[in-house]
Amino acid sequence: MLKNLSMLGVPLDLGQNRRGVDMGPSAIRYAGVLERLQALGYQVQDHGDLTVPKRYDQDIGEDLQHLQAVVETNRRLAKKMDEMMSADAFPLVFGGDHSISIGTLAGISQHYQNLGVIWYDAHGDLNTAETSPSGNIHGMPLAVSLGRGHDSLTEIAGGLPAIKPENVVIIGARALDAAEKTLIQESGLKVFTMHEVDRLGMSEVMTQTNAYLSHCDGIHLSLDLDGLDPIDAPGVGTPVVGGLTYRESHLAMEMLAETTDITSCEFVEVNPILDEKNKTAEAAVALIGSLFGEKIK
Ligand code: B3U
Ligand code: MN
Ligand code: MN
Repeated sequence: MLKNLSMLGVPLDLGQNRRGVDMGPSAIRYAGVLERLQALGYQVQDHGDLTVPKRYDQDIGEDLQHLQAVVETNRRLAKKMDEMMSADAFPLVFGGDHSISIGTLAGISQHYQNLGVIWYDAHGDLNTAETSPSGNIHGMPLAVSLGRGHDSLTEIAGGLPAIKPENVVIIGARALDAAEKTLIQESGLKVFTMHEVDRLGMSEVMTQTNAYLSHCDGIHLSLDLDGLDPIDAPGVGTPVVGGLTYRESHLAMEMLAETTDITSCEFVEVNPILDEKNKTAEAAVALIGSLFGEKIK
């Protein structure tokens, strides 16, 4: 892994309806992410937070809520990611809601032929305006990155899909909408639902994930904190019971550190207002520690 890291907060909360996820980057910084990474020997450049539109300035809309604001933010984010990549730094991004992946993946994917993506999440985030039960764009970023969705969202990646279906692994899924299930079957996306995690164990899931993505020339980790069980990560907007434990998630990060060459990552959906004493941000920072090579002994 590169020893130079570029850290960026994206305090966007317009991809969903609950207040507070805009404070995610502050909560993660407060939980000591910088110190943790520096202690591991990384040179970290903190780019601060991207400026994002405020909720009260917006015309909401129905099928695609806050579309213009989400598009505009992700366009600027994609450009920023491109700059970080060009400066040979590993991009580490904090959300904000998961709609920011549209911009991170649009920017990063320009630098690879075959970008792999690990989508660690209770949800598939595979909806479009037509299939979404909520109109929330944070339920759509994986679909958009695969080239499906409203033109103004898919065009952020420059016309072509940012990623290919055969380069995606979803881990932790347990709340999939009907149309998301159909899309998974049609496109052959690799999904380790909670069923597979329970049957195989996280160690085997990560071994298979590593093998599955071995042909990729870069691998982005998109970690939605709601992939974890709400007992371990209560500070998220859409908690789903029966999730990945703190321990399974640590093992996953440790195995990525040991065997998989992660080239960029984002930690999203930390909502300090819904949290218990910053527990979710602290979990995020502990997982970041493991991902970047922290060991127990
Ligand atoms: N699939 C639902 C719920 C959801 C997706 N992502 C989150 N929640 N965090 C939707 O609204 O698309
Ligand atoms: Mn998500
Ligand atoms: Mn989710």
